[in-house]
Amino acid sequence: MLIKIARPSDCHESEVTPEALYLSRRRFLGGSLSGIALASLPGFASADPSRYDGVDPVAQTPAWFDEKLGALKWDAVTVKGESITPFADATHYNNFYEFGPEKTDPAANAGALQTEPWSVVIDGEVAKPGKYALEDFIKPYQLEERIYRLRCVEAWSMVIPWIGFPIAELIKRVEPTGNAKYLRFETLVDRAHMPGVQSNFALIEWPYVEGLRMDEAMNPLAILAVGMYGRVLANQNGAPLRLIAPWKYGFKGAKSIIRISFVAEQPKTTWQSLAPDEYGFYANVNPTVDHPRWTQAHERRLPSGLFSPNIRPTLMFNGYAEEVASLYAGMDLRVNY
Ligand SMILES: Nc1nc2c(c(=O)[nH]1)N[C@H]1C(S)=C(S)[C@@H](COP(=O)(O)O)O[C@H]1N2
Ligand SMILES: [Mo]
Repeated sequence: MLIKIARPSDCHESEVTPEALYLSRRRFLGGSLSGIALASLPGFASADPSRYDGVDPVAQTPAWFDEKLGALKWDAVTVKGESITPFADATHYNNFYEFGPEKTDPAANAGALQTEPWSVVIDGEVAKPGKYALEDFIKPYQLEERIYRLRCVEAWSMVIPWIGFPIAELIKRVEPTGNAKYLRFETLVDRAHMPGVQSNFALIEWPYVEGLRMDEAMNPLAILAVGMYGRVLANQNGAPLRLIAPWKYGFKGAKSIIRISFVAEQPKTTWQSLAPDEYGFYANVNPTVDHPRWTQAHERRLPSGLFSPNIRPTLMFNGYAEEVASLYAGMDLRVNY
């Protein structure tokens, strides 16, 4: 089912400032055919990174991804008046501590991650728990392109075209019981292929865990992503399945998910456990609540360099206030940071 969110933060694709996006797309589409129509034609029912300039071809696109892409709904949600971050930045400036602490470590090391076969466990307070091969897990859902701002708590940001489906669709299928109040997301731990998990100095207690309140997860903006830039997810971005809640700081977006649990209690999440005074469970992007060690009023939008740092004001709920502010009505966002 398609969820149409017509809000001020939406726009038509022509309003997205081109990171060569608009032109390359037009070149590819060759005029009047819509992306959806063309993608449905047999010859085009495959990954379509040609929509974005500079996107690496993927050596092996999984068959399940190609099959789903034929019916993909392009531009389901977009960002108005802002450029898509170049693919090279989105895939070479990452946080994925399992692969090391530096921004360049995930790109250097995540290639070793084995994403096929992959299985996902659904458990906890649901009528229909199960363990699914990834392709079966994805099968029921229509994939959509969601062009979202990504705001890291470290005060840098990007605009990334994800491909995924609303978590709300999953929640409906698995039939949560009345006890299910939160979702808990767990990342794979693979000591053999994750140097950050092996290292002795690691502060983090693996696995990486994140969580959402049930009503947050039901919000149509919250998605499980399987692709980006018209192609399958890069390993360093959390292949083959990662969480995206665009109104929250990036650390909420657990990567390479192997388990989604429906639970009664608020899950103990990774960053909150590590430094509870600095990182909260909610982690809503908020320019008026500073991090103890830096301001959150501004952010550095990638690409960003010494001579053009590309600083911009941070938006309340990362620009998605109209869609999500009601989730927090009556809550003190200074206390629930
Ligand atoms: N498993 C796992 N997920 C993770 C992280 C991580 O270290 N491990 N880092 C988080 C942080 S801090 C951010 S900002 C985003 C970065 O996502 P990106 O690299 O795709 O831009 O991933 C989040 N998800
Ligand atoms: Mo982050």
